[in-house]
Amino acid sequence: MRTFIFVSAVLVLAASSFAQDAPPSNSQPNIVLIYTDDFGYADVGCYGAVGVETPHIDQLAKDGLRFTDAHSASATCTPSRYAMLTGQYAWRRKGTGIARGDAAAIIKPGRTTLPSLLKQAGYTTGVVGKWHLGLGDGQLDWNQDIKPGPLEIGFDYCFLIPATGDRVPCVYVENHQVVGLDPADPIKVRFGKPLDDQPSGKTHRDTLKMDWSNGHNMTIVNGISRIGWMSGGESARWVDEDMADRITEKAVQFIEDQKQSDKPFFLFFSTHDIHVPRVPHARFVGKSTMGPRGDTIAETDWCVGQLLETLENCGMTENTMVIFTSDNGPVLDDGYKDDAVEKQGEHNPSGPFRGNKYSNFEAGTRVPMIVKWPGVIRPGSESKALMCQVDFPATFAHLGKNPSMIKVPQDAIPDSLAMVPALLGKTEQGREYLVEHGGALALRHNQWKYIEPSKKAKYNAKTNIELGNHPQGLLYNLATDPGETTNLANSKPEVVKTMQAKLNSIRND
Ligand code: NG6
Ligand code: CA
Repeated sequence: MRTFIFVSAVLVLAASSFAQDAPPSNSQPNIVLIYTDDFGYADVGCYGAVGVETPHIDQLAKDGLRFTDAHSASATCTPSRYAMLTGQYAWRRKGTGIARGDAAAIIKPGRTTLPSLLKQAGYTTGVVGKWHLGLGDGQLDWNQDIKPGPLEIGFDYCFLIPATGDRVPCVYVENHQVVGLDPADPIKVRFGKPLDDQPSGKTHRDTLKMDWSNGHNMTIVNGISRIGWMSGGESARWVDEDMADRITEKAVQFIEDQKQSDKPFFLFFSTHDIHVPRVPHARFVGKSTMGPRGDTIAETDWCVGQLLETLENCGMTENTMVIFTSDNGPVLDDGYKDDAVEKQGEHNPSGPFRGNKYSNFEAGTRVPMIVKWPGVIRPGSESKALMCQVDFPATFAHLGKNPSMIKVPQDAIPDSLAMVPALLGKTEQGREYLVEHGGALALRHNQWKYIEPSKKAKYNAKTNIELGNHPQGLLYNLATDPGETTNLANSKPEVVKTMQAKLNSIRND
């Protein structure tokens, strides 16, 4: 059975309430999705950051819509990205946890994905930056064609940091190839046993440019030790200080290349900042009062400014929807001694919410989300709608008037809801239910936040972050207690019962 999505009806609905300057009825907007890494709810100025300025991101909010209850689909990177690209909650599928640097492609060719839907709707699609969803089919030789990867699941172009900056291989991949690889110096990658007796973060700790605090003590690249072992590929190894520049340059190029095209484009720009290791370019060192964590926030803001300026120079500002958001909540010390804790000062990256990256409490997944689409979204607006990135596939597929109906097999993006009116600020009616995913599952409905019972550890052993796992479960009223301070599970057993039953039914659906 198939569900037919009639996009034109949605556009009429979306345009009618802001008709005076609605875009032409046949327009399909370009979409630039700026996906930052580990940015917490209050890590940008317009959400309350102190100690760092983010003028370009704040300008996006002035020109667009700022959400206060938007969520990544999980509290860590790989599952969030999996859900955002496939429209399926990651907890439904084994093998979607934080991926190793040598993980095989988690999203297999043939899957309906966010880019495949947009491609079907006539878009040119590209991804630039952090991937962390695995590459290859299991026995990947980094010296040969690297596939399957993004190009096999709907992207026309990719320039990738394969996993994250803190794990090998420390090279860029463009389409199917490692960039700048000398065939005479092949790359080898291994997790587990060391490859040879090369220096490591353990044996040569005193030579490191940035010391590690937990893990991250294996192969040394650019003076920083990483997770995993890598040999060879010297000419292809990245320089962390240049990473933001490299990916921004590629993203700018991708946008400029679309100027001659009459097709709309989708760019998934996935920053490495502000994930560890936090190594800003020299021009951003000292731009914040918070050391590398704040300085890489400033660097990200610069990247955003570059993309906006490029759109403007290409005459594309008006017909481009720009989204700024993050893959999970914030963390200070995530394995390197970069002064994030010492220099935090007054800045509270979780804002008014409890918890951090990894946790079931709100700050695990409640992230900044700003959307700008001139003429369609009212400038300087704000929305309390409950939103989630798992809805991007269905929602983006409904944007604008596509020349033909997009046919979505009914079970292809099973958890993804089309939220166009909420995304464009036409209504504050967001999701009725949202399953939040830290280590355990939690359910949001009306004012309630229910974290189901979990015997897992209360604290993340590596970061000491409180995870919100509780053997009897936890219940909060977010309307009166957004900081999740008062557990109502004992005083409201009937709410607990209803929420658990609903969570079970979503899980089994
Ligand atoms: C953890 C790493 C952390 C980070 C995280 C993934 C250690 C001690 N910690 O295992 O540094 O890489 O994985 O982060 O190794 S994420 O944002 O990509 O999900
Ligand atoms: Ca992340």
